[in-house]
Amino acid sequence: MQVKIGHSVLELVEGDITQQDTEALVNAANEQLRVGGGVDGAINRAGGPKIQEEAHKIGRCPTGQAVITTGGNLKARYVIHTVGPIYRDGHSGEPELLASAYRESLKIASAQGIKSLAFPSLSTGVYGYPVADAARVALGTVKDYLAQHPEIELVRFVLFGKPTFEAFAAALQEIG
Ligand code: AR6
Repeated sequence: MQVKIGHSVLELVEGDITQQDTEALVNAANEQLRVGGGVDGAINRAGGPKIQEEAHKIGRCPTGQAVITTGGNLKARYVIHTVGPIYRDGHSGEPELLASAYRESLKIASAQGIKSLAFPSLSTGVYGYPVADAARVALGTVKDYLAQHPEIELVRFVLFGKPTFEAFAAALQEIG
């Protein structure tokens, strides 16, 4: 599923982010940048130890911010590590922090001249963010950014499993 935003493409696919050939992958990391489970574990396993070596030198990443490392052995040249919020009740700044995690990742891509990147659904696994709500925030934020930043040619959401893919597809139709 694809939409055009100006000259850029926003795409939704179901699959495994580690197999993507975009210039960068975005990782759902934690503030300590310590390898965890979920998509973080998968990216570090597929990309090898170089990713963690660089992340360790950077040290920390506050929630809503992003940092960049090599992609190691991945097809993608870079991994952008961002930290989404841990979901509490939806009224503790979660939507703003989730939007910030997407936006700061995109800003790093623009600054590095990266033209294509793949996102997972941030915060909706271990961090417990309800996927329908997270999908609206994710897609709204990326759409707004692409409308202002034609230098990013492709943003692909790689959704793990059918329920997550369908939640994003419904949200994309809803926000138009
Ligand atoms: N490709 C794409 N999406 C994936 C993959 C994959 N290979 N594997 C899992 N997902 P999560 P969070 C989906 O838990 O909620 C880690 O321990 C998954 O189904 O990876 O932001 C970190 O170190 C879900 O839809 O990230 C942090 O401590 C989505 O990716 C913490 O988890 C996000 O789930 C971050 O939690």
